Amino acid sequence: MTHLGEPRLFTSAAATGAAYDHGAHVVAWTPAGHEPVLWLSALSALDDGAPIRGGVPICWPWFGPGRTRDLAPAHGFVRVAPWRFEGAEESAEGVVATWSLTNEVASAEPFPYDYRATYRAVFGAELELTLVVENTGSESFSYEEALHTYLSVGDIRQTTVTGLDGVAYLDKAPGGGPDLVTQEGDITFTGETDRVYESGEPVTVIDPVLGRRITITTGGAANRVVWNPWVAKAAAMPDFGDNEWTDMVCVEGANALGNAVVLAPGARHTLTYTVSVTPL
Ligand code: TA6
Repeated sequence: MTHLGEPRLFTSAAATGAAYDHGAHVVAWTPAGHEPVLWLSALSALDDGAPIRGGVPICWPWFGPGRTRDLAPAHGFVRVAPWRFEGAEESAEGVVATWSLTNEVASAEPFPYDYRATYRAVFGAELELTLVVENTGSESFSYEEALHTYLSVGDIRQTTVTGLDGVAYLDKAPGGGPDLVTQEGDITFTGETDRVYESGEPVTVIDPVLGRRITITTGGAANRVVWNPWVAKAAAMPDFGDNEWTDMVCVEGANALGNAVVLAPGARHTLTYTVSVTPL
């Protein structure tokens, strides 16, 4: 295993950002006038043999253990792959950085297909992430995906997530599932929370401790995933500090389970994920 060293830094008047080519993993974004928006564990691995705990892991071509529930590594192989950095340039919005990956660099037995993935991060007053997957082979394939974003909050116990009232979700926390249940009102957090919602609508994190509202909008994503490990699961993860669970919430844009993407030869699919921050 090789230590990742320092991330690439992206600085403009609008924001600062940082990312590693390992997993094309955005690990920081701080828009001007705000506190850092992405959370990164102090215990995260920072080597090429493991996923980074925090920031925005790119989950592809499966989510968790996959639809067969027996795939490894968890969340697919591209978040631990060496993406090719294609460059960065300043635009009116901020710094635009791009990475690419193909099956010639990263593949796995459960996914024996030809693909090209490109990933674009705009570090501006908003964080805009775009994952484009192209089927460069001769046979159709399907995949799950998620931009598995870890957001920084002042205290999860005082945090509310709005935008999913009335939406069906799969509860993956202990004791939950397998049937879908319906969200009643805003999401509040009183224990391990691990839910896959059937929604592509905007979601807002209300953080009274940091005095801000973080809004997530997406394109091409049929699911939202909301996760906080709470006490026991945080303590069970070696790359997650025992007391860090109060400082984060994952709000992910995804296509998972029944919303897997099917690509015919030559077709491409685009997933966009945008984060904006406003004071409360
Ligand atoms: O997105 C939520 C989730 O699927 C949880 O079930 C939990 O496993 C989390 O992802 C983190 O997964 P990881 O493989 O990064 O530890």
